[in-house]
Amino acid sequence: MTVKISQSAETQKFFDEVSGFGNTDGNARIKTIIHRVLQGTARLIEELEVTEDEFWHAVDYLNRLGGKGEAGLLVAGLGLEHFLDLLQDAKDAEVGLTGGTPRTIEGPLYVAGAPLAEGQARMDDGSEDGSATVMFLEGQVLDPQGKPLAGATVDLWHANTRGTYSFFDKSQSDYNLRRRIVTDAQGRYRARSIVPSGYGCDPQGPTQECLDLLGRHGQRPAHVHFFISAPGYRHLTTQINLSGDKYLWDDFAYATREGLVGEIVFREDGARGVPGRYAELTFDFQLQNAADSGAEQRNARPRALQEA
Ligand code: MBD
Ligand code: FE
Repeated sequence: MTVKISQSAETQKFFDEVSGFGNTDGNARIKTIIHRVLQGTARLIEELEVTEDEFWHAVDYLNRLGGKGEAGLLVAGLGLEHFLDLLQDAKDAEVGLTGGTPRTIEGPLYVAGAPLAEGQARMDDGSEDGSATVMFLEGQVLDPQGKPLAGATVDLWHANTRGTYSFFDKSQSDYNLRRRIVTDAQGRYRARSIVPSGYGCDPQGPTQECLDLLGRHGQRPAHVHFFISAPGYRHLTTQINLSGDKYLWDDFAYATREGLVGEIVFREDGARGVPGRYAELTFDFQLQNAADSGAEQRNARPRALQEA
């Protein structure tokens, strides 16, 4: 049996050199990772007989993916962001860290620095008044014993009726449908907003181009994203995915989980002072204790920040 070119001693030596193993500069961690990426890529090119045309199409694809800022969208669509959650869940289970509201992916559309409010906020700018359905979203943040947590920060964001997010959709006002709400003395947050629609990948974009080749759609169910934090408690990144949505259990980003389905209730009784049909969504969150102060913070993923 002949040794594959990708596995040969000469090629291994070559990738050692390429990865900077022969020098003492640079970053040892990155060297290790790049080395593994090169080995794995070379092996798959050889074993799957990737053609030159396929290879150069892939290079061009990466240029176009970055050009459209869709790398974060592709890793969600390919299930890698969900895989990070599965890894975290498994690590937690190993050390007996259980309980509380399940985590799920952040997605690529968070913007830092949303307006801060005490207890309650209106999240929409009124631009869809008359066409959107008003949504009253509220609940409590609880500690591991089920006691209400006052002073927790509920940082939430969601799409408009077209399934698009402010900042990324420049037709919306700054921070539309994005707020940080600090829970009141009863651990309660209350938001008046509008019922979101599910997100769909740009049909013309590089992520959908890949999904098409996999025979997949690029749709998410209607959902609301949350970062929940409080001193002494473990940061929680999660989402509520809305009951009744066609894509609830057919999410291209695999974010819907047991325990994260929000039962949205539609009413038409004038009880909230809103004429006609409106929606209520009640959802409580339970945090875990923080093992250390690092666990209180969200991960250091680079995030967008709105220009003033
Ligand atoms: C979204 O709104 C989203 O939440 C994810 C995970 C990917 C794309 C759009
Ligand atoms: Fe989203």
